[in-house]
Amino acid sequence: MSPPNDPTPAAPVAGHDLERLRHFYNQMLRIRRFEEAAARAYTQGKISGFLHLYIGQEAIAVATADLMRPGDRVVTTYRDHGFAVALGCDTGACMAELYGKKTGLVGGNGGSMHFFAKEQGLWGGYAIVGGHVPVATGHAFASKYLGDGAVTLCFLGEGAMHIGATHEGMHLAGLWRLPVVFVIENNQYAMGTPLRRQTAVDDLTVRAPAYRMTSDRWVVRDVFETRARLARAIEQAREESQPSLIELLTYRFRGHSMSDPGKYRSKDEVDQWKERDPLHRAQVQLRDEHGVSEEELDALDERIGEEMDAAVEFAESSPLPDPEHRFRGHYVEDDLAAGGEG
Ligand SMILES: Cc1ncc(C[n+]2csc(CCOP(=O)(O)OP(=O)(O)O)c2C)c(N)n1
Repeated sequence: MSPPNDPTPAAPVAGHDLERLRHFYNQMLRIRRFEEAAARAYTQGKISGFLHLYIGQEAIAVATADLMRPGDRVVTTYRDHGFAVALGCDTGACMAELYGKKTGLVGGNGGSMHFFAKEQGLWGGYAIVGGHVPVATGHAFASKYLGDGAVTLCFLGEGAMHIGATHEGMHLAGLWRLPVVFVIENNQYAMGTPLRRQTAVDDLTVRAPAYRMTSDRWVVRDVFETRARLARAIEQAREESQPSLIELLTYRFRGHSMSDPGKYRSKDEVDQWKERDPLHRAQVQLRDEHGVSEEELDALDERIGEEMDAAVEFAESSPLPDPEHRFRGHYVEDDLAAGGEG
């Protein structure tokens, strides 16, 4: 399957500010190296359960994190590590969560698919496909009801567009004009099923008018462009309480999860998408447009490598949770009884 044509060819975003480009590149590279380190640990049998990598999609989380204001919320799928890192969660705590350790982001209770860090605006990775869409609608309803001015950003795979809960959540968001942006991360496959075998239409935003939402759709190959276009949707949600449906054409370079070798796609196809990799593009911009040297790029990569080594070391040396800990966090009452915050 060839990459789809650009629905709206990338508008060059004029004058990349070097410091911002550096920041975006740094954040995208941190996510990629974090996940590569996680994949290694998984292959060594140190992480169990599922591990869904975000490699190839990093620009989306980085652009989003850059746009969020305090109080804004991300609600996403099980492919959630990138958001945690982009939103500022400690990579040691993220890695420890993958290892199921006490020092993990949610005390080792959630694992890869259930990262949660409300201080940073991450209101959960969710494992049930489409099940989190009504949850996001609920967050947005609370914002409108309380008048807190916050925007909810709900990320879902294209496979989730064909789930009943997604329809219910989007339907109510449109009906009640809630401050929410639904972002479909269309990475072309739901597990091994390509989009053309999932749905009768190519363009998933055709559903937006049915929910009285506005829409936008583009190929994610430039973090600045992605940021600029997401910014419009977020502003509309914040200022006018107008929800929208965005479809981002992107690609995951790895299999669906670590157990998927991804044999349903050709090397050619993967290579074509790699040419559009926003991380690579940012590196080229740094080098060719801003004269950043190879040595400097290598030094940055090395520093990030050290951060990830430290994260792994932290995860490995951390204790497992106390057995009774597994019953914490299920019900507010239990947490309060145990002296937690609920
Ligand atoms: C309700 C439900 N049905 C099936 C599954 C099994 N499942 C896990 S991921 C997945 C594919 C989802 O693909 P997509 O929404 O495109 O997201 P992606 O994994 O590509 O990010 C399926 C079918 C599930 N977790 N939940």
